[in-house]
Amino acid sequence: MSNESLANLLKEERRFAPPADLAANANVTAEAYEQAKADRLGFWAEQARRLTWAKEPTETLDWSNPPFAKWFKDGELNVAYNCVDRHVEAGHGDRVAIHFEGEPGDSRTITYAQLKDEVSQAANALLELGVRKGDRVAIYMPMIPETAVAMLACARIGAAHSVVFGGFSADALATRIQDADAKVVITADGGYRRGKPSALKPAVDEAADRADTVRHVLVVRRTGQDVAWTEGRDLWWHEAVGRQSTEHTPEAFEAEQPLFILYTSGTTGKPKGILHTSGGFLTQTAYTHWAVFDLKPETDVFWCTADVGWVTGHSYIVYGPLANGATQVMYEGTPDTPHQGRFWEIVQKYGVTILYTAPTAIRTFMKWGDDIPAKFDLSSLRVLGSVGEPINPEAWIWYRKNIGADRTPVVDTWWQTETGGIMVSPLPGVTGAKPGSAQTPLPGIAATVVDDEAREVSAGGGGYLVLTEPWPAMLRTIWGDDQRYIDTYWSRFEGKYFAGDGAKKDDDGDIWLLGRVDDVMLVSGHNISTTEVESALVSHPSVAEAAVVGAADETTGQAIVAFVILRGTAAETEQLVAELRDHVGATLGPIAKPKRILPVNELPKTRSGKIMRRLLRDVAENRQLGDVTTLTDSTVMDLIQAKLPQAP
Ligand code: 6R9
Repeated sequence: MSNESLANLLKEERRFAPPADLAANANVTAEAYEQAKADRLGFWAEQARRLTWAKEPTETLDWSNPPFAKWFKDGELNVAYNCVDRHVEAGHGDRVAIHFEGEPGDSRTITYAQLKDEVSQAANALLELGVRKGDRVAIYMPMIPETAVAMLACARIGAAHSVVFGGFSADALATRIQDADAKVVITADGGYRRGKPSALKPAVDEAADRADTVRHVLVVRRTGQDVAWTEGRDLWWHEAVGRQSTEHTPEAFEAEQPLFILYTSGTTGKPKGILHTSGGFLTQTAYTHWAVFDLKPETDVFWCTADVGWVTGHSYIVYGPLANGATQVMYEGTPDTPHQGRFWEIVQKYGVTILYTAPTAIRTFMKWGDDIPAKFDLSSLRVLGSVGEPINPEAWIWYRKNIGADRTPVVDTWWQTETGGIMVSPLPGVTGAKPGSAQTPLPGIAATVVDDEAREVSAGGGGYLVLTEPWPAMLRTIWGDDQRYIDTYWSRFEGKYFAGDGAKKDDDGDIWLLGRVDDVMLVSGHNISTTEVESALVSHPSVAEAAVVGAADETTGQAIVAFVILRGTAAETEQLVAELRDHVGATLGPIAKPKRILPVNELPKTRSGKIMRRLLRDVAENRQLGDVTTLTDSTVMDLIQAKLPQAP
């Protein structure tokens, strides 16, 4: 075994300096940290000037009633105007806003001028349907340009959108429509996934029957499949939007005007409707998109592979990039349709320069093999980003080497639906990067690690990630439930935002995220993070991906159970399983040796790429499976359960 594959989180010592040319021309230099430290609010007031305000704010932050923040409260702006019109007015109407690539291979190029027309038409259509400032609109769509147009049209008229993942059930959609009291739903007949049309409209029909708030359903024709039709309620997008004028004068709204609600699944209870507002959210998403990816809007081609139904799609497909006048790629489908090189084919086709994807995708590409990306010209890439989960050092290195030609910086960006924008991340032109660590709070962001008693840990210590000062894109509340907002985020540690993530600080004071707090196992009195054991497993050459859970155990309290996906050629033998256990023992210490290791073909994941450890725990503890509705593919659980009797 090579030294390299033995390296892991605890003793990860590889460092990657920014490339000299990137550092020399970087948007942000080390000075930004100093400047923001000296005057945090002044720093954010300056970032707010990236936006075009109808009325400039004079007050940066009102924190007189914590934890309810008001940012730029006397300022007024129109978010859609900032994302679209002003670029056209500045003479960039011909710049491509979106290169759309459909899964079947169809493509569309949309310039900023065209986007302005489409957003205006959609805004006029919503007005005609009676949608007004302050109303809510549910959006249940595939990854097509109309989804971004629909979101911007809501923003343009001051209505809040609530985007619900196209993969969610009718039941999940109905609950969200009801909770937000949405009167209009925007959907499509279907979208393309894994080579075939996948219907959306039936789920909307079912949900609208249950949620009696829905007055109209606007339907984009994407696949042409048959749809049931409710006269008087349902309207085709191409008719209702298509016949509208392309003129619409944007009205200015207060900075705290609700922009959207996005539901996150809590570990218990009903989903939380995370509320984001306008001025602060757009300031931070625009700033972070420009700073973390070193965006040069004239020359870069940005591609964020997330689904718009996830916060990453809101902040880094729609609002951040468009506020910055960026050119970006939007892809409808899955990475292996029609072949496993699809992502790299798209990078090559559009000359993508900045790629933002998730660790789960990276580990899948590792499993498929190095030869696949090697067939494509990826030389346009200059910055690579990761988001969604802790990225294992081995996956980080693989990404940099095989996708980034061992030349591009990798930025591991930590944030949440609740934070609205990136919070902890290296800067590509500044930070000496450490594989697997998100490292440093961005300029203007105050984050640290505290122990159980809320004391800040010193270098080398571990505990919980907290945010110690309000930030512009922070959630304002949980929709309709201020008390739950206080209880969930602001009660664990007084005056600090509790993120729910385990973290530690290394000897340099850099932050390492260790997964959700519920993902920390207690084995014979030792705290062991699932992330660390997973990283140790993935650092073995035979392992492509791993998910680790703590299962109740009579002797040790919890016992470590690992589910692993083996790399292409590795044979599933008892000898290999024993070797993997020893490998974890050698890397992290004997206490971290999994009691059981089960090779599987797939892991249960949500559509945003997070492993559903809760379900694996159910399996490991021989329990009936909990709710599987948010899984991308619920059949994987049957496969995994079928495996169990073979456990050693
Ligand atoms: C953006 C997004 C938030 C949770 C968060 C954490 C995990 C996201 C991460 C990361 C380690 C990173 N997470 N990015 N963990 N390193 N770079 O994913 O939002 O879907 O709300 O999830 O995701 O556990 O608390 P969301």
